[in-house]
Amino acid sequence: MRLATWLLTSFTLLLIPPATTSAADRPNVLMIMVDDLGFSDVGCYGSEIETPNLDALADGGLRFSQFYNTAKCHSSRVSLLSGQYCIAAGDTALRHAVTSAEVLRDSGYFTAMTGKWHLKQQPTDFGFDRYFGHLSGACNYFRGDNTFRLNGNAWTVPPQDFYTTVANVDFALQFLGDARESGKPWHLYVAFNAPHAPLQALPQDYAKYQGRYEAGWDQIRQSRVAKQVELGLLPADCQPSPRPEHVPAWNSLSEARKRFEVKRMTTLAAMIDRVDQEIGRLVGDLKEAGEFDNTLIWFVSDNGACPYDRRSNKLDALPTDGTVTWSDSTGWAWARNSPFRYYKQNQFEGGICTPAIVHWPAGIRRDAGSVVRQPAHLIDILPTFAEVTESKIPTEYPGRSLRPVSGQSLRPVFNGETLQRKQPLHFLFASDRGLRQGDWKIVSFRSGAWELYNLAVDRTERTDLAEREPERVESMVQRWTRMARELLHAPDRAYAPVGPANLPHRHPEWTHFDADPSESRRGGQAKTNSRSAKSGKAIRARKNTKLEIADDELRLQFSGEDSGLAFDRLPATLPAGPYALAFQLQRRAEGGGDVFYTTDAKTALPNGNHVAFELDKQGQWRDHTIRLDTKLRLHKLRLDVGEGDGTATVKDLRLLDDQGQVLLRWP
Ligand SMILES: [Ca+2]
Repeated sequence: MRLATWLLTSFTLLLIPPATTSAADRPNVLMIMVDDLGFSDVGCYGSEIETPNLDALADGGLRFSQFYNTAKCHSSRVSLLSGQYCIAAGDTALRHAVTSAEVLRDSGYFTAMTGKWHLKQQPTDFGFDRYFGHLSGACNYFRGDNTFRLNGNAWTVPPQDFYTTVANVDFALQFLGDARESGKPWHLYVAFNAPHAPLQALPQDYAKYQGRYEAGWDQIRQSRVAKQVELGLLPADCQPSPRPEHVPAWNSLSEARKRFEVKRMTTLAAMIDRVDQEIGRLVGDLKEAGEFDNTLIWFVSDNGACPYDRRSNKLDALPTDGTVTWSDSTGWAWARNSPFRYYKQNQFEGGICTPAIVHWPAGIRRDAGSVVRQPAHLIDILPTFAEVTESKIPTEYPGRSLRPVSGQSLRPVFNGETLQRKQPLHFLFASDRGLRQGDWKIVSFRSGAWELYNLAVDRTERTDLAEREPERVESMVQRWTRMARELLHAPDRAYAPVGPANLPHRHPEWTHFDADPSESRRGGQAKTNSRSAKSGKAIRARKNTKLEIADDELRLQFSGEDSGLAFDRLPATLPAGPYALAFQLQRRAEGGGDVFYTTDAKTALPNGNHVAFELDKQGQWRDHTIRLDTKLRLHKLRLDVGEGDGTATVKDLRLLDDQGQVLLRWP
């Protein structure tokens, strides 16, 4: 903790008289977030996957049928922690926000976190007294990565007997022991990475689900929707959205494709089952400590099931030892988001609806097992925590320039009252947009034309009413734009006008089902893609540079001038610009970053065009997007990320077109 913050915190604690309720009465607060879990992926939301511990929490508490996240990992984490929309909060740097840990710690709580952080700095810089986990967005479940931290220090993943989902709860239990010793009420945030890719499961969990998914996604989706109706989660007349054209009928798949897809879903089910088992371990510990009744437990997912089929290896192996890294299947993502449309990143209901289970017998007045049908959002969680713990969300904080919280406390909902929402719910991630105002919703798929749905009668967004009600669309778009500008302080590109309808919606990273999966290719990538990409994907390490390609990362070691990566033979099939070069970078080196490029085959780099960009050197992962403003076709490209002696790791390196579509991806 910085000295100024520490002094202020300590001083504030001395000045503020103790809260009127004694510490023993204030609830403990357990926040559980899972990663890329679909709306129907747990038993009490329609799944066949066995989740008895989550189901029991729902039976003894509340389940929301319209709880929203932001459709993406980091933005949902920002909203969860800060009560604000992600951009308003200052994005991953949280420059305009305080976290739930800071708010509750300052009112006398012991605070701890385990699992995926995915934001800037680390949790111990944002109010968590204890932290174990990985700062990265995803990692190998058995082998981890080099971003693990324990209470602020680097932590080495043991070479065996390690699996992140289990380790997160091992450390959570240890931290709860520390919390009890402190005599304070506690706030624990467990952020499971599961069931995010890579799809990897413990052998015993995988074995449990073998033989359960041969029926395929059409049948699984049908049975999930039927169970959702039976559970009373959806109205009896709810029409599930039909199978989209980009997902083939299960029965039309080749035997090789079916075999691989069965294995992917078996793995996902096993990963979700394991999350439930570990939650059972946490709940058991609370019961043993006599804390179960007065602990507010809140379970959510950061976004809907993921359709992106980016990399899969060793398709005939078993995903149970960390040597196999499979990515998601668009077909199963469709089934997992039953009954909704679309996926992670899209602001359709399939992207933004999460199971949301709240359990707190000492504080919830509604009948146990009730389904809450009012819309709510991750931004509501911090205001709720503040109210039930009698904590104050500050308006000033050292080193930050705070913006107001947009969420509202859901305490009235716990009492069976109706929440009066002060403003519509706003949705924006990259070029995907949406607004929920009462029963009405406008939504744009990757800057495509606005669509309009009446969710009161069409929760699954089947009938677009935009042409029938242009005035309603116009007024909602104005509202969306005003909120983006005044509340989110969104950058200019957020307001770019939407394009034509461009139906059916497509995405280059959805599974290519027309190609058979095989050992020699990445799962689902069509042959033609691989071939054309291959010719243009050659990477050359420049002088003074050592390049190692492993685990889909480009690892660079450099010494001296002019180090970096060169791409000398970009494919002749590239469309004309403008482009953007996007990647994640972690480095320990001096100097700024440079991109050199030419649209003329004869020009030798570094002649041609040049874009410089800023870099930090502290070894944190950062996202970069460098615009290449040209109307011509790109011929050569060079990326420099440091000078002198240093190291850097680049991952998820992509060349994008003007619409954000991926044209090339390295390695
Ligand atoms: Ca996620």
